[in-house]
Amino acid sequence: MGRTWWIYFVNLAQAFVTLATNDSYARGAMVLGKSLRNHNTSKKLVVLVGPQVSNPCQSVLKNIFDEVKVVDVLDSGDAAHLAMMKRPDLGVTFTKLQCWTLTHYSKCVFMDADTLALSNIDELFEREELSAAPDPGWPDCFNSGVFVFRPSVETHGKLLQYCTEHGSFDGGDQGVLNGFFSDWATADISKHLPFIYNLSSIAIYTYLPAFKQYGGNAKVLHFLGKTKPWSYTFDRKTRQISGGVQEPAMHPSFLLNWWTLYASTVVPMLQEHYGDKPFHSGCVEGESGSSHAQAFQPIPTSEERKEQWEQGQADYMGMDSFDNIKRKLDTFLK
Ligand SMILES: *[C@@H]1O[C@H](CO)[C@@H](O)[C@H](O)[C@H]1NC(C)=O
Ligand SMILES: *[C@@H]1O[C@H](CO)[C@@H](O)[C@H](O)[C@H]1NC(C)=O
Ligand SMILES: *[C@@H]1O[C@H](CO)[C@@H](O)[C@H](O)[C@H]1NC(C)=O
Ligand SMILES: [Mn+2]
Repeated sequence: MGRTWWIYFVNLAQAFVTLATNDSYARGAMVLGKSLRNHNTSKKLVVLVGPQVSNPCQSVLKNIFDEVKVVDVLDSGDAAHLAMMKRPDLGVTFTKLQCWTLTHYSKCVFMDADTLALSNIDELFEREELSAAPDPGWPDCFNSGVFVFRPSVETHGKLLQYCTEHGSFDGGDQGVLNGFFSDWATADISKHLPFIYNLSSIAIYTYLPAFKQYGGNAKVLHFLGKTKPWSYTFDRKTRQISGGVQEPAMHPSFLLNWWTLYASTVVPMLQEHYGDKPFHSGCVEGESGSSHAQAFQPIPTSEERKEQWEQGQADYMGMDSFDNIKRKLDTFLK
């Protein structure tokens, strides 16, 4: 008699996950993936791509990411498709929610394609679902540009159900996720990424003017706002960035960080995969000469960044946002 019990410890991997719905956002995903690799992440890198992403862009993504998963919610014929039929307005949101179906990973950190890692941020995996940083404009809500989650078919189903029943108060994924994880603001403070308790661990760049003393330690940049880094033109020779709409919230030095990485590592890969076919790299060689061009300096070290922030005077976000954040901080620090 006697029985042998075998216990298998399945040690599932952990992954950073991003989303590219089209070739523009794919460029953002490429730079984000490169920034995570450059800081020697020990985690897997996964990108969900919409069916509109072209083959050359998918090939470049395959060079950078461990897994490129094409997600076509319209084509899935499952619960996500049904949800989409009921709420076509939430198309991109349903695509983003597909990240919960990556159940071959035990835990993931989602990062928008318009974010950039400035250092190794693997420590985010020590946190639990759903951890996120407060939104700069409305700190009772979290910003859905960076969040920690646990893939689960069950949670995915509940999220779809929530979407179809309640919609989204802001028309996008941030509204859905804040509605679904509605106890985030009050239930478990360890799920508030260090913006409030340890401001050095993650800071989204538009917060920084309000927190000059911590901004130099930013670990993640989030290019909030309508104009994304890839909407500009970059002159490789003069290192000038032009075009786009110079939004007041766009911090030029961080923009140059993005472009430096993109031009040096991503553009050569795009060139290789497009071959003879023309493509829009956004880079020019000393021919822009535009009067709108601005010369920016990169930010080489954390110390120098810190110094710049400490000297900065601009109130990029306006006092309303700052007041919101300050009020929130006061209640926590009391
Ligand atoms: C790419 O997708 C994003 C969001 O997923 C959208 O806001 C943007 O307009 C799209 N860009 C193009 C050129 O289709
Ligand atoms: C990443 O690892 C390489 C090789 O081990 C090392 O040379 C490099 O300095 C590391 N980079 C960072 C940012 O730690
Ligand atoms: C934040 O964390 C860093 C280490 O990551 C530590 O040196 C620093 O003292 C912490 N700051 C606060 C305010 O807790
Ligand atoms: Mn974003």
